[in-house]
Amino acid sequence: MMYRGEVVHGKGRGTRIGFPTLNFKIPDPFPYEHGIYAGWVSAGDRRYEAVFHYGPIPMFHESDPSLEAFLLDGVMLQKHSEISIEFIKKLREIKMFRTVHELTEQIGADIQEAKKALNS
Ligand code: RBF
Ligand code: MG
Repeated sequence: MMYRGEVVHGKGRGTRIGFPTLNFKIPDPFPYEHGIYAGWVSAGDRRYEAVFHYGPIPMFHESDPSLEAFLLDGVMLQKHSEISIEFIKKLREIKMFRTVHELTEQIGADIQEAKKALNS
């Protein structure tokens, strides 16, 4: 199922930790459990592999759910593009890590899992 991805401003924290994300307004309705997902971000006539975070961000003490996508080929789409998003496979639950380094190592592993899920 595809949803319109309305881009909102992030805090710049993804970029600081090495994984810049596009931040989206959470569609309503949006029938997913919180978690980390492999999926697609589409804009114009292109489709990009993505890993999504959907839910609170315990690492940075944010209890309000956030919907963000890191695009695997490292492109950063512009705010004005017409974007749609699609979740394909849940990879794991959101976790609290001891350090930001452990979080970024896990994001690296999530990217590998997402590639497998999207290319199979
Ligand atoms: N934040 C967490 O607190 N726990 C997580 O398990 C977690 N996993 C993530 C996995 C992926 C693939 C991405 C892109 C982000 C994840 N985040 C997680 C969110 C991350 O902390 C957030 O993108 C940055 O802090 C920027 O808002
Ligand atoms: Mg972001």
